Amino acid sequence: MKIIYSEEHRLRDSKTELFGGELVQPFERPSRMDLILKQIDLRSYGEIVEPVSFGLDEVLRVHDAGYVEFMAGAWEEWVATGYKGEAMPTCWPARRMSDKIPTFVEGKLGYYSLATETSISEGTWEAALVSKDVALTGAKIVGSGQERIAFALCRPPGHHAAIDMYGGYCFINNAAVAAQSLRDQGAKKVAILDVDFHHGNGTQDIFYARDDVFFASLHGDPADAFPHFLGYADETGSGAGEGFTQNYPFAPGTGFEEWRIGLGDAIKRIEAFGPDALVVSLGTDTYKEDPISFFKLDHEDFTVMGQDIAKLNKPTLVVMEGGYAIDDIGINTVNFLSGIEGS
Ligand code: OKP
Ligand code: ZN
Repeated sequence: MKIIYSEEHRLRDSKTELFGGELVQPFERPSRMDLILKQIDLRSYGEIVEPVSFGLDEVLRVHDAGYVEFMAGAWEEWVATGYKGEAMPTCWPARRMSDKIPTFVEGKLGYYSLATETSISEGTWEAALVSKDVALTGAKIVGSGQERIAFALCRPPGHHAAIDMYGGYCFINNAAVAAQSLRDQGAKKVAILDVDFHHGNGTQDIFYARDDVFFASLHGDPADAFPHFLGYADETGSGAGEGFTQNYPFAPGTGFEEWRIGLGDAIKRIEAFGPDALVVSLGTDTYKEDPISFFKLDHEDFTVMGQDIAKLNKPTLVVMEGGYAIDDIGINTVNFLSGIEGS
């Protein structure tokens, strides 16, 4: 299997995450990739290839132009204020407030974000741009028929990035950009299956009113888990997109047996949808030891998960999202890949 990867993810190296009222070292850190690469190497798995560079056109197919323009200059704008820390919002357009876009950077950060844990630091946007190149290179490899399956080892992750908001460690929605690219290369219908522990609110937002991209997500119940304000089972799409979104929220402590029933249902619905290509948002934060999640999956469950999804037998791009039980994310990731590839 081709694994698309770039060292330039290291440009994303924020020093602060707001967690439990403290500024801590971010869970989403560069060493995550080293642990995945170490397992890939140990098991001599796959073939690592460099991404090709793409411009902003593919990003603007799914994200708002004002958002992209702000993100490209946000760090410089923040530094110019004289603030000493990394860039983070402190207030939002909450209920019954104005939707006018502020002029001052701190207001714009609030306007264009959905959470405050994710600090913007020097190099963040540059790393996000390369991460989307990784996803787009994978989409080309699969979309052109060169390979039936590929793995985009993206960092930073993407599935929380909405049309015009960043947050949850995500800035550009890599899976959405890739799905749109597959559509633009000729796939009439694309399905996105999100198995990260957290709900893929950004991906849902981007495709919510569309009937050409089916979105299914299994995740911690938003009543208990980030992103808290999206991912309920009664969100099924709007307008032409009605019936093309499917959510499977699960309670704290959920194990693989129960989770797998949801997966089976999602797979059945994807089969009925009949996509020409599949994008999998892979997060390994469903693992039992993950420090910020509450499911109970074990190493071997990731192999079975991959095997179950492989039965769809579609051209497939796997896109990396979360996974933070640092020592184990490599094992879980490679287990998933070997399961879905059938090797
Ligand atoms: C990104 B991805 C926990 C707060 C969690 C952000 C989580 C982002 C996860 N108390 N905040 O989906 O793995
Ligand atoms: Zn996650």
